[in-house]
Amino acid sequence: MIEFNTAPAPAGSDQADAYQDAILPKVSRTFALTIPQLPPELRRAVANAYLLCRIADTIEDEPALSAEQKRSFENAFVDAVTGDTDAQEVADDVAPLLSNETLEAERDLMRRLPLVLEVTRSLEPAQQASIVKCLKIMSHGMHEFQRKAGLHGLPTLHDLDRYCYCVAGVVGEMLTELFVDFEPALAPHRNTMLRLAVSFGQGLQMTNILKDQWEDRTRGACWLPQDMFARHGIKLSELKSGKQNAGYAATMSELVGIAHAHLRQALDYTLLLPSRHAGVRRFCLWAIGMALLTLQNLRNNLDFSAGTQIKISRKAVARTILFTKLFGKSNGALRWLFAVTARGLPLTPLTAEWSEPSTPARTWPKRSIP
Ligand code: RWZ
Repeated sequence: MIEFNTAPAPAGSDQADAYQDAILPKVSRTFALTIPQLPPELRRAVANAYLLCRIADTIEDEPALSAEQKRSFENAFVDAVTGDTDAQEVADDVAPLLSNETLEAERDLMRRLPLVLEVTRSLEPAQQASIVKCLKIMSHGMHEFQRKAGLHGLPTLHDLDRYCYCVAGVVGEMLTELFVDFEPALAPHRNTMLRLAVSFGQGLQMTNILKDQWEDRTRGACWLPQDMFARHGIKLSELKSGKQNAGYAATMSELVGIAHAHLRQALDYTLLLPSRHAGVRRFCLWAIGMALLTLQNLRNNLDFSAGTQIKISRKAVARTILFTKLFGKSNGALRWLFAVTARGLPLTPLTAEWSEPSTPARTWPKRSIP
């Protein structure tokens, strides 16, 4: 059990900031490492955005809530963020309904929504607008897709792409708006960055989906695209772990290729960030590095029908930390990092299509993986 100070916050207080700093490591180890590296003006906004997205996620993931409850709580939550409904009321309605499966820190976060929103209100209006826009699309999208993601998977790759846009691509867009507001020198690249950011998010989310697919199945959810598996003679609803399956490996290999192509856009994105903002670059690089390692692991276990959860070794994580430290500053080194972590991957040629909502399937030449 985690105890947090529950004394009421003085208006416009440091207490709200202190709460953000205290709760962040309890809900995300990764972002507790990377968000503090951002410049202070960005750090508060990004931490706040993270926590709010996390609350939306908690509501949507809560097994104790019905679909109808989720929908009404997501709407109430967004209204609380925009100030159209009382935040304490929403917090008090939802928090007691969260089951034991939900982290204690997530429950605390839900209860302290009014405090989190104090930080939101203290942000620049443009920052607040970016966050609200993202939350609206995300909460709506998560809800729409939750219904669709039974064990049969999502109907098409297009649906998977749209899902990844709603829950992660929009996060990329929001962060880009925050970065461009913060650094006026980025203004000429705004549209390019927004486009690349969508792929960035989609690539991260797709990687997570591929990694977590067996764990998701135990909860009755499958985000994999039916159409692609069907082309290889596989029916997702009948997919069994622990069996050799060439069609499965071939489809996975294609999906890894698509996720990887998205992540190449993420690298292009990071290259547009001025090297004087090494903290912002490290924030991006960490995510790219971890995702590339995950994809590498997936490729090395394409007979994945074993159904085991692939974990990244401590050593590999340590290497990523080192990379991001070394390569926050230099473009040449950054490209090199990408080449090294992607070693052995046939590089899918980049075309503008990658950032379109519907990512066409790419064939990935079969070859043995070192
Ligand atoms: C980093 C500002 C917790 C927000 C979304 C994160 C919850 C989506 C799950 C928003 C990288 C993993 C975090 C792909 C975006 N549900 N996937 C800020 C958040 C990948 C981040 C996590 C998505 C997300």
